[in-house]
Amino acid sequence: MKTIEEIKEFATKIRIETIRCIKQRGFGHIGGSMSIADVLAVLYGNIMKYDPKDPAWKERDYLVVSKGHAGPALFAALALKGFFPVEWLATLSKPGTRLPSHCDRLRTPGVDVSTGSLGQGLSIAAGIAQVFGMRKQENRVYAVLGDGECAEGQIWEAAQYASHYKLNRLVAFVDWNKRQVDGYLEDIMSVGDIAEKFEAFGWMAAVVDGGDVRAIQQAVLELQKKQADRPAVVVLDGIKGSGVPEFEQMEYNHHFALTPELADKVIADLEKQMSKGEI
Ligand SMILES: Cc1ncc(C[n+]2csc(CCOP(=O)(O)OP(=O)(O)O)c2C)c(N)n1
Repeated sequence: MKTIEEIKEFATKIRIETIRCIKQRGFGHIGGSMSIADVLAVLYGNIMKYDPKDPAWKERDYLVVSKGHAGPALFAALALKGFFPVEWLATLSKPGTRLPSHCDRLRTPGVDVSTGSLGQGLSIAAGIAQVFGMRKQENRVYAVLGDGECAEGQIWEAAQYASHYKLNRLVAFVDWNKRQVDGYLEDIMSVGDIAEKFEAFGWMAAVVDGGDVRAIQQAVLELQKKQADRPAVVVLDGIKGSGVPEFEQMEYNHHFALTPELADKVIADLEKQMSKGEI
C-alpha cells in the first residue's frame, strides 16, 4: 500500500499534468477534471488491480469514467502510471492524437470504456459487474459519475438493475461538486440527497470529503468489506476546480480557455505546495 502522503502527491501530480495537457490545447474541461483527481489517485494508487504493460490483463479491475469529458484527468493518471508516455499528454484533442477530449477505449491504452454521452456509464459498469458475477471472477468495477449527470434517468435505471442483481463487485463514485455545465445544480436541476437516493434503490452509501484521499480510501475499503450482496456508492462532497483556488473561484469553470500565464502560475503554486509537503 502507498502511504496517504504518496497518494496526496499523486493527486497533485494528476492536477499538474492535467493542467499542462489542457494548456497545450488552450481550452478544456478543467473544473470537472480537477474534482476527480483525488479519487483517481486513490483508485490508481491503492485500490485497483491493473498492469500498465498489459492494459487488457484479464484479472484487472475496470474503471468507467462516466463523466467522459473529464478524460484529461484520467489520461494524466494513466500516463503517470506508465500506460503510455507522459509526452502524449501534449497531444490532447489534436489531429491524430491517441487522447481525444473524451474517453475512448479504442484509442487510449488503459481506458476501459468510451464515454462522453452522459448517463450511460453506470449501465455499462453494471453490465461488466454482472458478467464478473456470472463467471465468478474476482475483478471489481468502479464508475465515476457527475452530479449533474445524475439528472439522466438512465442512471437510476442502472441503479435499480445493479441492486436487483446484487452486483457486489461494483462501486460507484458521484463527484458531488455542486455544479454542472450551466451553473449550480440547485439552480438548474437539484439532484437532492444523492446518498439517500442510492440507498432507496438498495445500495450501500457513504458521503466523504471528496478532497480527502484518506477518507475516500477508507470508505471504499470499508464498503467493500461489507458488500456481500449489494452495489456501493461513495458520494464525493467536493468543489468544482478543486485544489486550485483560481479555478474554484471562477464563476464559470466547466470548460474554458486557459491562458499559458494562468496555467504556469497555478502549476508553479502546486509544485511549490508539493515541495513543501503542504498538499
Ligand atoms: C447526454 C449528454 N447531454 C449533455 C452533454 C453535455 N455536457 C457535457 S458536460 C455536462 C455537464 C455535466 O455536469 P456534471 O455531471 O456535474 O459534470 P462536472 O460538473 O463534474 O464536470 C453536460 C451537460 C453530454 N455530454 N451528454
